Amino acid sequence: MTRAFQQPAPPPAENQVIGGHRPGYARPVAGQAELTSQQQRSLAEDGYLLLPSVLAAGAADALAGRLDGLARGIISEWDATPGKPSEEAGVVGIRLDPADPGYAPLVRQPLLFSAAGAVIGPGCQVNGLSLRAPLPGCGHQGLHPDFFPGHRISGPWQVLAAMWCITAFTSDNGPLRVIPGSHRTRRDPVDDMEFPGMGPHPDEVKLIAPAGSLILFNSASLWHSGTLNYSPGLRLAVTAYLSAPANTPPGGAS
Ligand SMILES: O=C(O)CCC(=O)C(=O)O
Repeated sequence: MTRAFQQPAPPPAENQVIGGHRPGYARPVAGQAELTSQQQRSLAEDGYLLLPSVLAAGAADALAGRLDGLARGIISEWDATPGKPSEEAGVVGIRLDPADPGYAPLVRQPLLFSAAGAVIGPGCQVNGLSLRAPLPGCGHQGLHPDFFPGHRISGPWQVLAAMWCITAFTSDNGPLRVIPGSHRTRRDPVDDMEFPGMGPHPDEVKLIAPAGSLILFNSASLWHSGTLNYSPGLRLAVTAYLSAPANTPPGGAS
């Protein structure tokens, strides 16, 4: 039987470091404490916003050293106790203490509260902080909103994630991918895929960014996922979850 010739799907879009869906909106100025109205609009409409190089290089390097050490400690434990189950194969996931002074640059950054205020409302707090570090050859996830079932397609929104690129996010080290605008879609984007969620989606954007960049996204509702780390090193990202006091996000403190 012959099959009709199909054009191969175009490769997934990649933002151009400061580009993304809306080129030019994103670069924060030094000391910026609040999102501009353009950045707020972009976050509201697209469901995510990439702010490149928010952390000073020294701060990003210091955090990378500490978190790399933590991740390698877990990997050594795995090596010492083969067969011990982990939550996600080949991915180091560690809950961090948001009150640890060493993580203050990640949880006290004023842009987090400006963004959470704009998306969710006043009084938002950091309710969880976690490291996710896929090892080489690991880390690919199916597209998902973090609340499923239970994701909303209109406000009031539930959780804003603030993902810090502790190492640079490159096209091959397992950057976050998102489906822009998918937090507002009635039809789930994975329903358009033959193998729901896992493969590339025609509308996905992989977020490529230098170390120290900040990705804000409406994690409970926006379709997103980790991707395969095909680099020789660990990809380090720390995500702070912000919500109104009554909500506890996935990965958040109970
Ligand atoms: O680490 C990433 O890039 C995304 C992780 C994620 O989406 C998840 O664990 O739910």
